[in-house]
Amino acid sequence: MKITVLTLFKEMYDGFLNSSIIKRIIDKQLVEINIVDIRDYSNDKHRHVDDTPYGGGAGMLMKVDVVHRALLDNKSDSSHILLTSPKAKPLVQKDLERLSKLDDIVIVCGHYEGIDYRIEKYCDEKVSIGDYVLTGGELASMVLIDGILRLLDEGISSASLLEESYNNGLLEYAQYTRPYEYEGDIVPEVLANGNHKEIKRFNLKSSLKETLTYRPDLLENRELSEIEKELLLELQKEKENGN
Ligand code: 6GU
Repeated sequence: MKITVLTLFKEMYDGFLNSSIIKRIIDKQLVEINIVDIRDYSNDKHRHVDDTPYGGGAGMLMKVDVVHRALLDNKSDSSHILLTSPKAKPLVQKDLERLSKLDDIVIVCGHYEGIDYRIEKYCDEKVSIGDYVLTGGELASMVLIDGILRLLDEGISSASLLEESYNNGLLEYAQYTRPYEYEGDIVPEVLANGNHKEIKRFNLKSSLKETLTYRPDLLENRELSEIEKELLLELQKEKENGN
């Protein structure tokens, strides 16, 4: 896979691309990452990349001609072009799974108050990473790259298990490691001594409990299996009994 990022802030990627896990994936040659400075495509001597908006309004906009030149010089016919923008459907794990199967991705990082609207027609998809506003698309592009690279790293063999990596639409269960006791808090008995089947049931119940607490909306949009219904009833009873 090849990922090209068009940005005005190349230096923001230094630490990210040289961090241990990301660096290891790049070193394994599972991906080639190119960071391109949009400013190199400015055509005036002051290297301007932005201008004031027509019709007035606050701030500056990135110029469509500069960004388009950068895009044309760095994309191929098979590139899937992403535009970072808070004005898009927020990214979910399924999007990362889909994007991780592509060969060539170009990410255009928006900045300042935005980009001239006309750039959208040269892009295939807009991505937001959540319902809040950042100063630019760089962090969003790193979120995308991080989420995609860890899927490549897990390998194709586990691709079919990808749905499980978000635990079947549930939040991950509570996990423990040594010490067995910490400040009076002990690891649940079943995890220390239980059999495989009991542990599986216990972990599923823990997943359901976490989801019910932090993301009940995930349960509303999901079919429940018989065992899950049974465990949810148990959780409900435990709640009524105050534990
Ligand atoms: Cl992709 N860009 C900006 N500027 N803000 C965001 C975002 C992207 N996603 C969420 N907020």
